[in-house]
Parts: sequence; structure tokens; C-alpha cells
Amino acid sequence: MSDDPISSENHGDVRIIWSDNPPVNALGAAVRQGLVREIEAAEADDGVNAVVIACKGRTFFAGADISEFGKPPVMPWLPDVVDRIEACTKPVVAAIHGTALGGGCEIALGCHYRVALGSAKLGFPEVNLGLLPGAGGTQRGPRVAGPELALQMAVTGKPISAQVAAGAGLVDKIIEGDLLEHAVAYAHEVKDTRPLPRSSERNERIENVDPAIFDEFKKKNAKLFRGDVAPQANLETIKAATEMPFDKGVMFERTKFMELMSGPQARARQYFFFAERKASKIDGVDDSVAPREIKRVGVIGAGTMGGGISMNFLSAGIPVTIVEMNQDALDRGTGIMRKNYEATARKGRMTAEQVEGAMGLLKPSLNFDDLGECDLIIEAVYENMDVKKEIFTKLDGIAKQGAILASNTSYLDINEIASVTKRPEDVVGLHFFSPANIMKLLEVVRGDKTADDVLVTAMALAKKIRKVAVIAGVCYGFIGNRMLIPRQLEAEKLLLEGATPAQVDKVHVEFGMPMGPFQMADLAGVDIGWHRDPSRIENIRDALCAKERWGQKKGAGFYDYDENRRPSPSDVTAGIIEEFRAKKGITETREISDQEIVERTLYTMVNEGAKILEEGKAQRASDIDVVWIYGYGWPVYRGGPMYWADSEGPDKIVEGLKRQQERLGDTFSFSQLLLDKAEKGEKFTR
Ligand code: T1G
Repeated sequence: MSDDPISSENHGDVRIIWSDNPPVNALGAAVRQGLVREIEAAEADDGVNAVVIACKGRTFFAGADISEFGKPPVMPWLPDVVDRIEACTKPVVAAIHGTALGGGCEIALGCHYRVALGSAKLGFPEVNLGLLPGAGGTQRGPRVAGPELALQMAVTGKPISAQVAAGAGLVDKIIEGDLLEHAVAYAHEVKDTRPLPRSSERNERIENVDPAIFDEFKKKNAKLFRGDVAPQANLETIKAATEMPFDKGVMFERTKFMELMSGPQARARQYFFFAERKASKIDGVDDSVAPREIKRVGVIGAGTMGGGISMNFLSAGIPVTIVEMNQDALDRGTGIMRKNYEATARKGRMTAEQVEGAMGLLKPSLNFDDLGECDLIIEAVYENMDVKKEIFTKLDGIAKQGAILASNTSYLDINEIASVTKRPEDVVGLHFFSPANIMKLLEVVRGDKTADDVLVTAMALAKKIRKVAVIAGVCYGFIGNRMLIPRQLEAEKLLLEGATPAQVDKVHVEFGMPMGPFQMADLAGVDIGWHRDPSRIENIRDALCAKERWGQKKGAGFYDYDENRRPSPSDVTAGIIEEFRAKKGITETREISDQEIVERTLYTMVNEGAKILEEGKAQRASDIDVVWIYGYGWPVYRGGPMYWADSEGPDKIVEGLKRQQERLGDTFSFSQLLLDKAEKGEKFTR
């Protein structure tokens, strides 16, 4: 293939301009240069009366080339390319398939007409990169699709279907059948139409717009605006289209775009875009290793996790055999799965047929031997090593040759579980996060003997069930939960020293976490991992559990909850903390600064992350960031714990931990890797 990704060919008097720039026709410099060259050539060619812009491969332009960001700009700028297309004196038709995203959608808006396959999607996902449509999209979008839809697309970053786009006027015709053939035919239809419908000149939809729509949108989507700066900038530039002429509007767009591009949040989000994709690469495993075929999945346990895990596969069209000990448990579990699907259908995200289709793939069974027909069996039972060993021993005798045997354990040793089987190479950890049918993160835990093709299968399956998978090594808590341990330990110690649950949680929420350590404990269940012996009270959580203060599900945990699960500080919890202070001989409490809370909880997490790296339990620092963003809601605009540690500076982290060392106690030790990075001025993620 020539280096030039842009070519052209004639279909009679229609010129087709092709882009062939795999994998997603990103609008890199060569594409931009080629598009301008070919538009000018078509314009100058008397034998050409109309132009079609189309892309080879799986999608129309999926946006600017993100890998060019931060590098010296190469002309022409993307806005100039869009302007040049729009200025063409002959009609230009965009032939859209796949996903016309960001700059791709802007190229389409620069065209005079847009036709699209019914399966195509269009969107402005720039906000997910901490940006806004910077090639005129904030000004052309409202003019063509209307300000409300443009606002929704730009601020949420969510793509819309070709049908919705057609309904709004963003797409002129939905094509069923051969896209190119119909695009050329459409070009023939419009070739003599004048004046050309230039998006920048269409003002009827942005006049007399009630400015209240912007405040209403922001109120309805307040969550999107918390912490992130890009959503506000997107709203302001879309609003500008309703307040100023096009040329002023694009200048305002450019100013806001450059502000965002030069800010820390865009850099963090762009880092994360690639970090997420890098996570699927398995170091040391050749790309030629093929995945095993998974035609049927077995799930042991129809509880919350087993049911949620099953739904992932059913929704992806993969049959599931779910096994339980008794009919009641089986009926309860499958009933909850159906209820979940029906709730999704009520929200319009599934049809009734799809619900029946998914549930139709489910085979409930009380017979453990039925798992013999499965290619992958996932154990999702009680978090107890003896129970798991017993199950894997049985599985070893039942599962067919080549079946993958997986445990959904959150903490336990996969090597120990594998050791009871004669096929340790087929054993892997698949740690789903609760609720398993919702949370995107999947930790794939690699045992010492786990075969490469088992890992490859797990990563491929994760993509198929729309999870983001990260390889983790065997250690207590793998990556995410292992870093949670020092955070929870320090958070509870801070309570004894004088902080309140609300103060600690507030620091984390202001940092950008969806909730703090104690809110999270109450949501997930204070009794998770509790030894269940109410007479054995060794820490605050034990005391809460002994009083059945198991969290939101019991109406009380660290906080008290009203009937709408609204939290309030609890005198009972305060009393328990007092009792523990007395037991520990802490006679006086002290004022604790927010900075100390950051150092004691977040800096210790970074230290643990560095240990995970130096022990080889994560393949790369960015994988740790993927785990915390998808598994625990770490704010994407901070890039993840290890990226954030680089922003703080490893040296500052070390200083902060040294300040706290006495209070961290003798269980704390520095990661040597963190100390080395601090000393050498090196970073974890860049
Ligand atoms: N630039 C560079 N590389 C990209 C890319 C992009 N825009 N999009 C994808 N890739 C790479 C990706 O890294 C991966 O590489 C491969 O393509 C497959 O991607 C001025 C400034 C299109 C829906 O934000 O949403 O336009 O790992 O694994 O799951 O207004 O990629 O194989 O080496 O994600 O099928 C706006 C981002 C840019 C779209 C396909 N556009 N991409 O999903 O494949 S900013 C976006 C996606 C902009 C202008 C502004 C998805 C996809 P590798 P993948 P997928």
C-alpha cells in the first residue's frame, strides 16, 4: 500500500475520494493533506460534477489522530480541511459507515450532504479526551442538527445512531445496501443543486433559541460537570453558536479548544485512552497464540456474582449453564437475572425479544455434571479456600479436556486453587467487580502455570462481553483490592486519631472519587470479609458488624440511613470509635488536615501500586490506572493513581509518606521502586 492514504477514482462525472488509513481512518497529517489535494483537483477538473468522500476498512474517519497530540502541528489544520471541503464549488457527499466520530463527524459536516448506512453512528467523543470538537463542530453541529442534539452529543460524548442523525437532519439519507453505489447515485441527484447547502451558512436552527435549554441541560446532567472542565467548555461553545456569527463562533471554539488541549485534564484523558488499549496486550505472549473456542460457559453459583457474571455472556449471545445446590437458590438467582434484564428493557436499552433471547440461552441446573459440556467454567461461590479447592477438585473430574477453569475469587491464591487439579495450565482467575453485569473491569489473574492461550482466550472474551481486562499476578487482592487494603487501614486509623468518617469521605469525593472509603464500605457491605463471629471484635468494622451495622442494606453502617438511603453521621459509630480509642489508650484526639488524609490514604495506595509493579504483579503502571478507573471510579481526568503520582511527583509522595511514617506504623514499608523513582526524578507512566 502506498504511503499516501488518500486516493481518488471517477464514477462517470462523480469523483470518489477514498481514505485508506487503518485501523480507523484517523485524520493524521497525510490524510488531511490528501483530502485537500483531492478536493482541489476535483474542483479544478471540468469532467467532475460532484464528489463523494468515503473510507475503506471498518469505519469512516474516527477523528483526529490522537497519537499526534502534543507533537508539533503539521499543516493543514483539521479546521482548514473542513473549511476547504465546505468551500468546494461542487457538491461533496460524505458516505458514512462505522463510526464518524470527532473530526470525522466534522469532516461530514463540512460536506454539503451526508448519507450513511443504517448501522453507522456519529458522535462528538472529544469530551472523553478532555477536549471539544475543534474543527468547527461546535458551530456547524447546532446549525445542522439543532442545538439540543449537538449539546447532548458534545457534552455526553455518546454517539447517536444514523437513524437519530437522520431524524435531526444531520444525515440526509439512510442507505440500505451498497453504500458507495448509493452515495454515487445521491451525488448524481444533487450535482446541479445550487446554492450548495453549506453547514456554516445554515442559521435557521440557531436563531431565537431559548438560552434556558443550556441551564436545564446542565442541571439534568450535573454529574458530568463535577470535576471535569471539558463538559462546561463544550456547553459554552455550543451555546456560542446560538449567540454569535459563525466566524466569531469558530474563533471562540479555537480559544476554548486550545485552553483544554493545554490543560492537565486533557493530557490525563489522552494518556488513559491509550492506557486502556494497552491493557489488552499480554507481555511475552506472541500475537500468533490463538484463543480457545468458547461455545458454552458454565457458572457455579447463582448468587449476586454468579448471576451478574452469567448475564455478561448471555447478553453477548453465549449460552450459559448455571449450577446451584438447591432449587430455591437457582430460582432466586435466575429470577433476579430476569428482573435485571426487564429493568434494562424498561429503560429502553433492550427489547422484550432481546430479554427472552438472553434468558433463552440460560440453562439452570442442579446437576454439577452438566458443566461437562462447557468450554469455560467460572466458580463464583463463597470466598473460602477450602470450598474453592473442593469445587476445583470435582471440576477436574468433570470438565472436558481443554476447558478453562476459572475462579471469580477477589483475593485468594489461584496457584493454590490450581494445585488441586491435574490441569493447572487451564486454571485462571477471572475477578469480576460487583455488580458484575455492570462494572467494566475484569482482572485476569495469571497463575504460575496458566497457559498463554488461556490468557489470550480470557482477553478476547473480555472484549466480546464488553469488559476492560487487565492481567494481574497472584497476590492477596491482586491489583485493585490490594491497593484498597492500605487505604482502608489508614482510613480507620484516622478515625481513632480524631477524623470522622464524613471528613475522610469528603476529602476523597472532593478529589474526584465517586465516594469515600466509608461510603464505599456501607454500599458494598461492611460485612464483606467479616469472620462472622460477633464475639470477636478486633477493629471498628468488627464492632459495627457485631451490631449488624452491615451498611446500606441494613440501614446502618458507618453512617445511619433513612428510608431513601440518605446517610447521616451516626452516634452509634461515634460511640464505637470512642470505645476503641479507650481500648487503644488514645486519650486525646487531634485536628487532622485534609492533606494528611491524602497522604495517609492516597499516597499509601501509590506506594502499594509501586510494590505491585516491582513484584511483577501488574504488567505496567498504566494497567494499575485502568484497574482503579474502571474498578473504583478514580477520576479519569486525573489519569489513575500512578499517572497522578507522576503529576504529584514521586519525590513529593515519598516526602509525604516520610511525614506520616510514625503514624503509618511498623506494618508500613517503602516500595523500593517508588524510592528509586523519587531519587532519580523518574516517572511511572511517561
Ligand atoms: N487516533 C489514533 N488512533 C486511534 C484513534 C484515533 N482517533 N481511534 C482509535 N485508534 C486506534 C486505537 O488506539 C487502537 O490502536 C485501534 O485504533 C483500534 O481502536 C479536532 C480533536 C473508533 C470506536 O475519540 O472511540 O477528533 O491498540 O481498540 O474498540 O474535533 O477506537 O490497535 O494499536 O478502540 O473497534 C475523536 C476514539 C478524536 C474516537 C473503535 N475521536 N476511538 O473502537 O477499536 S479527537 C475519538 C474510538 C478529535 C477534533 C478532535 C474507538 C472506535 P491499537 P479500538 P474499537
